[in-house]
This record gives sequence, C-alpha cells and structure tokens, in this order.
Amino acid sequence: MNNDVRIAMLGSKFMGRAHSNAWMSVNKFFDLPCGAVMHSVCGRDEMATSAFGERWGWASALTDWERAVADPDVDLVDVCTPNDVHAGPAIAALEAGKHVACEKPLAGTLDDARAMRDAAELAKADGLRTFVWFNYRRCPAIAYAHRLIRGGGLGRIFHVRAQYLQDWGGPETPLVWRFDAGQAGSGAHGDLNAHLIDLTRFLTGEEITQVSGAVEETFVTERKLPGGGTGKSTVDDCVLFLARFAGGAVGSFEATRLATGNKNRNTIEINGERGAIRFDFERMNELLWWDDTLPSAQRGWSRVMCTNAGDHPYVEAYWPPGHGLGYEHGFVSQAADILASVGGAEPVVPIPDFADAWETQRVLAAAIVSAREGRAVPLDEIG
Ligand code: SOE
Repeated sequence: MNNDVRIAMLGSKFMGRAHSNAWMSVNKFFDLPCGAVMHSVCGRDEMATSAFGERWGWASALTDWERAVADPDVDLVDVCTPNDVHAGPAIAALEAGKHVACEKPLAGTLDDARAMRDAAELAKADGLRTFVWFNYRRCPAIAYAHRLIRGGGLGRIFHVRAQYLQDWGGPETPLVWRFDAGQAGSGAHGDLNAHLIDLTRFLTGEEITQVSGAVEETFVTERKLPGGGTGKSTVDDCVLFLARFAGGAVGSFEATRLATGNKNRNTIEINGERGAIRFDFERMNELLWWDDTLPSAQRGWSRVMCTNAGDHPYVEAYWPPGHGLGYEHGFVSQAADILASVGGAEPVVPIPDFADAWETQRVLAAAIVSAREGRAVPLDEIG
C-alpha cells in the first residue's frame, strides 16, 4: 500500500484486542486509500505486551508510551488506555505530529477533555486529525437510522429515550480500574452514558441544551481487591438524567452496570411526528421502524434487517443479506473510516473528532452537577 499509516497502539486489554482485530482486518474488507501498518503496541507489562503483540501481529512491543509516541516511524497513535491516561499520550502525540484515535469517553475529567480539544484545534493547522472510537455509530442499523432521520424521515423529533444496561457490576466483580474515580473519572456514566449522548446527538443532529433530574448511585461500595481484602468503589454504578435538545425534543438517559439480566443492552428510541425508530444493540442487525405516514390500518413496527449491501451502510464490505454483523465489525468499519479520512476521502458516517467528543463530555459533566446539586443545568454553564 503506497500510503501506509503506521500505527502505535497504547493499551492491550479489551479495547486493545478490539482495535488490533480492526487494524489487522480493515484492509482485507475495505478498499481504502491507505493501508494500516501495525507498527507497535505499548503496555504496562513487558512479557504480556510482547505476547500480545506476537498474537495480534504488532511488529514491536514496548512499555514506554512516550517512546512509542515520539517514534518518527509512527503516523497515528491509537489510545486504548484507561481514561486518566488519554490526555497525556494524545496531546504528546499531536505535538509530535501524529494523528490520534482515542477510545471513548474522550477523557475521565472535563479538564483533560478540554486540554485534548485545545491540542487538537492547534494541531489542525498541521493537517493532523483526531478521532474518538464511538463505535456504535457504525452499526449498519444506526448508520441507516442516521440517514433516515437526518433526511427528515421522522419529521420533528418529540422524544429521545436512551438506555445502556449492563449487569457485570455486581458485588462479585473485583475493584478494577473502572471503579476507581482517579483512573476512570466516573463509572457507568462516562462508560455508557457517553455512548448514549454521542448516539443521540449523532442521530438527531441536535445538541443537548439542558440536563435535569439527574440521579447518581453507587450500590456496591466495597469490592474485592485482586490480591485479597477489599477496596472502596469511588464511582457511580448508575446515572440517570433528563435532557432538552436544541430542536425542542426532550430525552431520558439511563446507564447502569447493575441492570440484572441485561448484558450489553444499548437501546435508543426516537419518536417524531412522522414516525419512530427503536434500536437494541443486543439485536444489532435490526432496526424497528414505525411509519406514521402510512394509512392508519397499515401502521405497525417494521423489523428491518439492516444487512442489505447498498441499502445499509458498511454491509457491502462484509457479508450477504441476513448473515449479520457483530460487535467487532463496528471497530473494523471505524478503522476503515479513519484510514479514509487520513487518506483525504470521506468516511461513510461522520467520525467524532476531539471537538465533537468534547460536546459529549460537557453533557456528562452537566449531569453530574445536576445530580449533586439537585437542579437543572444549562449546558452554557459547562465550558
Ligand atoms: C464496558 O462497559 C464496555 O466495554 C464499554 O466500555 C464499551 O464501550 C462497550 O462497547 C462494552 O462495554
């Protein structure tokens, strides 16, 4: 590939695996102006990172992220580290002249997110691009809903109803980094409401202007430490909040890691004057669509299988109708859109850059203020 993009990835856990799979697969499934070169992976433990690099096809493995970021043979740094280690490497990479792709949320804190936004703005002058891995935008059903809604398919939007329900956060789950406010910033809120805020802003095209009625709760306050004993969880297990959108719609958001019986149930419903959509990631190839412009006798929820090449975005790169895509394809499709963007082409679906992800981070922060001060918070207050 004449325009190779040499990638240094920081992190080698769950997202490290999802991104490695994406970088090793993307040029097999997509015809792109650029090729992904898996240059180096950086992790905390030398032996484990070396084994990870070997398994997933990274040319080299190291434990010093500053060396990885400064390497003149690296074009793009892919940040898959815990949230408190997003800003440092991302800003250093931009200052070293690299494009940056960063996992969601943009950062664990508003201050870090602001610094990343500002560094990205400065780096634009050098033609550097930033990307945030809000992977669910690239589910074909979501990307198709985006096309329907932004084309006026629902008309005026009245309601946005978003839930992200997981149930892995029970008392048996040990005190990993996601339960430490110093590393994660927040719990289910920054982890899962971040996806919901990004998706609803993306689908409606409307910014959130006010957050109110927020509730933050930590049900499991003590968790087992891997080496024995217990430690205090310093983050939320769930955050719920209400929102107003710039176009007049109202919304409800719920993110939790204790919704027993829900594994990765990321669901969105949007109700408009001409119809409605429902999406449930646990049935990610389907979009439920209500067309209220039909004669009343014919109105009903259509279960659209979003697996038709040409009709539904990204599908043509993968399988025939009805064969279905999975969680991993969202990352492969995002890697394709990143390489397209770096190569000067348009992504199939817009990719949030740091400035876009900053808007999501502001809503996350507004919800915490609303929960802790018991009041409605206009987004103008959060800057
Ligand atoms: C953990 O809750 C997690 O890995 C999220 O961080 C991801 O964004 C989501 O896709 C799956 O669950």
